Amino acid sequence: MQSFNHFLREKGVSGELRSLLYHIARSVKYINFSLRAGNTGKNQSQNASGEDQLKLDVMADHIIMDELEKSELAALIISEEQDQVIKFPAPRGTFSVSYDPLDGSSLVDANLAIGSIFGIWEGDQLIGTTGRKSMIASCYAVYGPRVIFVIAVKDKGVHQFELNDVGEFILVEEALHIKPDSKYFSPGNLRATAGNEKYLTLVQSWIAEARTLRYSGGMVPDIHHILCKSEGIFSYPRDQKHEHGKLRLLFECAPFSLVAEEAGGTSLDQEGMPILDLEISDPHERTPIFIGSKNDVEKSIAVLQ
Ligand code: P6P
Repeated sequence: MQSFNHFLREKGVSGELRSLLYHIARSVKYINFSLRAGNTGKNQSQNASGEDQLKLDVMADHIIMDELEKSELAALIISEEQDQVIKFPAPRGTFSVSYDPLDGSSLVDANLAIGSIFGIWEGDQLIGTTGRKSMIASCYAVYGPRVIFVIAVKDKGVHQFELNDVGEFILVEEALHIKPDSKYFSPGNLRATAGNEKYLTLVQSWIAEARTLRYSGGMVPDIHHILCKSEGIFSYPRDQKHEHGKLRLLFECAPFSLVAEEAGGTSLDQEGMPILDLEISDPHERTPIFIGSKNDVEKSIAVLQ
């Protein structure tokens, strides 16, 4: 059983990045504990995107903020749950961290799996850069029957760890891979088919191919399913209500896009632009996303043009 830190050191991951990932993994442990004990009620507040916050959203956000501050490696952090970036006083490390502390938290009262998503960037300037230029790693946690932590490090692949009974993350699978074609589909935002004939045609084609539907409403478990099965396509297009789509570039789409590309998959916006090549203009900007098996994603975008 290989520990998290030992495996990453063998992969040539720098001590600073390993230490930052260790603090992120520690925040995942505390969030997992709080999920099973915490109050799932509303917090009577809204986040920067105008969405109602649950007490668990705020709790998870504070846990991560504390761990990132303790790490003394993050110069700048930005959370989906907060309007502004937080710059820690120098001297600090050279990393920035963007994160969605508890994605899909509205599903927690139904006891469905939810997750945390993190992007790790070189430098302290996220506006004007792209994921491909500046993101050096990303990771996500799945809080389900088991607590899973998946890490992608640029040019070093995607690796899956599981939280054991004594609070350690142990390697369960290395070098996760996404095959170019799939028999699954995870069609998000089906409401968009009402105003987009081409999306309706695309979804109908997946049904006509007798593909297996895998969609929970939680981006983290839905995309984790693609990594676990080594195939699949997750889609979330724009619609009249969400003219730029619903999912956030910095907190959700860019981190998952690094995971997908490091696993041999692909991740494009609705016009076929790689998500990792989208320049960040606003911390809370959104983008449509089509992510997963390369041939499936590329064929889907062709149908939508
Ligand atoms: P809809 C959860 O709220 C989330 O941000 C993602 O986890 C998920 O993929 C998406 O929204 C689901 O959106 O419109 O189906 O509720």
